[in-house]
Amino acid sequence: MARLSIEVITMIGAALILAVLGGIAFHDLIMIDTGGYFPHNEKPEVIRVIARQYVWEFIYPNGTISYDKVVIQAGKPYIFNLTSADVIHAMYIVQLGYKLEAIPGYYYPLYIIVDKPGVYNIYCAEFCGPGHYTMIGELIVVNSTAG
Ligand SMILES: [Cu+2]
Repeated sequence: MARLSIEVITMIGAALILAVLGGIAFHDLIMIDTGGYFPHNEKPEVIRVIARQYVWEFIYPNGTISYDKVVIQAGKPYIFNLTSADVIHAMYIVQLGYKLEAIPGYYYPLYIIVDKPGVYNIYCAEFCGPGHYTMIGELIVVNSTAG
Protein backbone atom coordinates (compact mmCIF):
# COMPACT_ATOMS: atom_id res chain seq x y z
CA MET A 1 0.00 0.00 0.00
CA ALA A 2 2.89 2.33 0.76
CA ARG A 3 4.17 1.83 -2.80
CA LEU A 4 0.82 2.78 -4.32
CA SER A 5 0.75 6.06 -2.48
CA ILE A 6 4.30 6.86 -3.70
CA GLU A 7 3.12 6.25 -7.28
CA VAL A 8 0.08 8.45 -6.76
CA ILE A 9 2.21 11.20 -5.23
CA THR A 10 4.65 10.95 -8.18
CA MET A 11 1.80 11.25 -10.70
CA ILE A 12 0.23 14.19 -8.90
CA GLY A 13 3.65 15.85 -8.60
CA ALA A 14 4.35 15.41 -12.31
CA ALA A 15 0.89 16.72 -13.21
CA LEU A 16 1.45 19.78 -11.02
CA ILE A 17 4.85 20.48 -12.62
CA LEU A 18 3.34 20.17 -16.11
CA ALA A 19 0.42 22.40 -15.17
CA VAL A 20 2.77 25.12 -13.88
CA LEU A 21 5.01 24.94 -16.98
CA GLY A 22 1.96 24.92 -19.24
CA GLY A 23 0.58 27.98 -17.48
CA ILE A 24 3.87 29.87 -17.87
CA ALA A 25 4.09 28.92 -21.56
CA PHE A 26 0.46 29.92 -22.18
CA HIS A 27 0.95 33.27 -20.46
CA ASP A 28 4.15 34.00 -22.42
CA LEU A 29 2.60 33.05 -25.76
CA ILE A 30 -0.35 35.37 -25.11
CA MET A 31 2.06 38.16 -24.12
CA ILE A 32 4.13 37.67 -27.29
CA ASP A 33 1.03 37.50 -29.48
CA THR A 34 -0.56 40.66 -28.07
CA GLY A 35 2.60 42.72 -27.64
CA GLY A 36 2.37 42.49 -23.86
CA TYR A 37 6.14 42.92 -23.52
CA PHE A 38 5.99 46.19 -25.44
CA PRO A 39 6.65 49.40 -23.51
CA HIS A 40 3.33 50.99 -22.65
CA ASN A 41 4.58 54.56 -22.25
CA GLU A 42 4.81 55.12 -25.99
CA LYS A 43 2.11 54.35 -28.54
CA PRO A 44 3.51 52.19 -31.32
CA GLU A 45 3.33 53.47 -34.88
CA VAL A 46 1.46 51.08 -37.15
CA ILE A 47 2.95 50.36 -40.57
CA ARG A 48 0.95 48.16 -42.93
CA VAL A 49 3.05 45.62 -44.78
CA ILE A 50 1.65 43.92 -47.85
CA ALA A 51 3.74 41.08 -49.26
CA ARG A 52 3.23 40.33 -52.92
CA GLN A 53 5.10 38.47 -55.64
CA TYR A 54 7.90 39.64 -55.32
CA VAL A 55 7.93 42.90 -53.45
CA TRP A 56 7.38 44.22 -49.95
CA GLU A 57 4.94 47.12 -49.83
CA PHE A 58 5.03 49.36 -46.76
CA ILE A 59 2.24 51.83 -46.02
CA TYR A 60 3.02 54.44 -43.36
CA PRO A 61 0.30 55.98 -41.16
CA ASN A 62 0.28 59.14 -43.34
CA GLY A 63 -0.47 57.09 -46.46
CA THR A 64 3.03 57.17 -47.94
CA ILE A 65 3.83 53.96 -49.79
CA SER A 66 7.31 52.55 -50.08
CA TYR A 67 8.50 49.44 -51.88
CA ASP A 68 11.18 47.11 -50.53
CA LYS A 69 12.42 49.74 -48.09
CA VAL A 70 11.05 50.80 -44.75
CA VAL A 71 12.56 53.42 -42.48
CA ILE A 72 11.98 53.40 -38.72
CA GLN A 73 13.56 55.18 -35.78
CA ALA A 74 15.84 53.41 -33.34
CA GLY A 75 14.34 52.67 -29.95
CA LYS A 76 10.76 53.45 -31.00
CA PRO A 77 8.01 50.82 -30.92
CA TYR A 78 6.34 49.85 -34.18
CA ILE A 79 3.72 47.39 -35.25
CA PHE A 80 4.12 45.92 -38.72
CA ASN A 81 0.64 44.81 -39.69
CA LEU A 82 1.49 42.02 -42.05
CA THR A 83 -0.64 40.53 -44.80
CA SER A 84 -0.26 39.16 -48.32
CA ALA A 85 -1.91 40.13 -51.59
CA ASP A 86 -1.46 36.81 -53.34
CA VAL A 87 0.25 33.73 -51.90
CA ILE A 88 1.76 32.93 -48.52
CA HIS A 89 4.98 34.78 -47.78
CA ALA A 90 6.97 35.16 -44.59
CA MET A 91 8.78 38.25 -43.40
CA TYR A 92 12.15 37.30 -42.02
CA ILE A 93 14.60 39.83 -40.60
CA VAL A 94 17.45 37.45 -39.91
CA GLN A 95 19.81 39.73 -37.99
CA LEU A 96 17.05 40.73 -35.56
CA GLY A 97 15.35 37.37 -35.24
CA TYR A 98 11.93 38.60 -36.35
CA LYS A 99 9.89 36.22 -38.49
CA LEU A 100 6.18 36.17 -39.25
CA GLU A 101 3.94 34.61 -41.86
CA ALA A 102 2.10 36.83 -44.36
CA ILE A 103 -1.15 35.14 -45.28
CA PRO A 104 -3.77 36.47 -47.73
CA GLY A 105 -6.89 37.69 -45.96
CA TYR A 106 -5.28 37.94 -42.53
CA TYR A 107 -3.41 40.68 -40.73
CA TYR A 108 -0.81 39.61 -38.21
CA PRO A 109 0.96 42.17 -36.02
CA LEU A 110 4.72 42.06 -35.72
CA TYR A 111 5.75 44.08 -32.65
CA ILE A 112 9.15 45.50 -33.34
CA ILE A 113 11.68 47.73 -31.59
CA VAL A 114 15.22 48.05 -32.92
CA ASP A 115 17.76 49.76 -30.69
CA LYS A 116 20.76 49.71 -33.02
CA PRO A 117 20.68 51.93 -36.13
CA GLY A 118 21.65 50.23 -39.37
CA VAL A 119 20.36 48.48 -42.44
CA TYR A 120 18.83 45.05 -41.99
CA ASN A 121 17.79 42.74 -44.81
CA ILE A 122 14.21 41.56 -45.00
CA TYR A 123 13.90 38.15 -46.63
CA CYS A 124 10.91 36.13 -47.69
CA ALA A 125 11.12 32.85 -45.81
CA GLU A 126 8.29 31.03 -47.59
CA PHE A 127 8.77 29.79 -51.12
CA CYS A 128 6.31 31.96 -53.05
CA GLY A 129 7.15 31.41 -56.70
CA PRO A 130 9.99 31.53 -59.22
CA GLY A 131 11.01 35.04 -58.14
CA HIS A 132 11.11 34.14 -54.45
CA TYR A 133 14.87 34.69 -54.20
CA THR A 134 14.52 38.29 -55.44
CA MET A 135 12.13 39.22 -52.65
CA ILE A 136 14.61 41.10 -50.49
CA GLY A 137 13.81 44.34 -48.74
CA GLU A 138 15.61 46.64 -46.37
CA LEU A 139 14.72 47.73 -42.89
CA ILE A 140 16.54 51.00 -42.36
CA VAL A 141 16.85 52.04 -38.74
CA VAL A 142 17.84 55.66 -38.21
CA ASN A 143 18.82 57.48 -35.06
CA SER A 144 15.90 58.96 -33.20
CA THR A 145 15.93 62.74 -33.58
CA ALA A 146 13.19 63.28 -31.04
CA GLY A 147 15.64 63.47 -28.12
CU1 LIG B 1 7.57 35.77 -50.90
